[in-house]
Amino acid sequence: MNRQLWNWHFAALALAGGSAVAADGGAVFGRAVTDVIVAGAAAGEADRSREDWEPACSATNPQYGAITFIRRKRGPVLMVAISNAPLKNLKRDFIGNRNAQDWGLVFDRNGDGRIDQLVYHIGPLPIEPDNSVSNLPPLSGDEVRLTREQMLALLDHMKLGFWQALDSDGDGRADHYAFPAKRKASGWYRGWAVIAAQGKACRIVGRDGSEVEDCVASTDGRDLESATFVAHRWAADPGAVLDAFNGAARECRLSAADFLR
Ligand SMILES: [Ca+2]
Ligand SMILES: [Ca+2]
Repeated sequence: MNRQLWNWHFAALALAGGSAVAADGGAVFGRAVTDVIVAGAAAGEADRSREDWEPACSATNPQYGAITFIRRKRGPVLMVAISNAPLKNLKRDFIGNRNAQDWGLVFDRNGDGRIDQLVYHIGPLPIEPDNSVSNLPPLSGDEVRLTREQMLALLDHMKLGFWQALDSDGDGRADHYAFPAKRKASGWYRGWAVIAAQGKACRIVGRDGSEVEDCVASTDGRDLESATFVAHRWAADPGAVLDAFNGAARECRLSAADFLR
């Protein structure tokens, strides 16, 4: 992974505006949900190149292994990493270790001390730019062949992708998930498939949170599909990951003051 992508590990500390989550949860696909998902994605994609991070606390989970909370020195926790052993030295064990790529950003948006948004790292994805989409090489199909110029254009548009789990009503359980959605025709990622944790209602939303299309689970249940988009479910049970992180946070005695809202 190149240096620029590693720098994305040190993602944004500040979320402009910090859109509030509606206390009543709002409509299933209301603005509160999509605003939070869009804000989380922006935080993940921001390149702040911070290097003054430190492990705050580690806890061991029987299913996931060591869960380490990472904060900016003397600042709040932003990142959580999953690894075989607790992370002690970030430069050695996390940044310099290609195996330690399981991590996410966490937020406590309603300030009750429990993590209610998880923005989990997938890896570099080809993200459709807002303009000049006409020059993008096609990435769908069984055999994709790119010229050198097309490969350079592709690398230019690779950004870290994230799936998200969201507890929008603050009851401690994830109620919405979001997975990056790509165009079936071109293979370029454009927005999100947002799905309620209970039930099958699915909606494709753009990067600005605007709703685009309804989607449904594919027949094998692994993907979410609409007429023009498809989204892979990157985690079998995203809610369980959020639960594990909250269990580790309790063990670490982290409270509202330790998280970003
Ligand atoms: Ca919370
Ligand atoms: Ca909930």
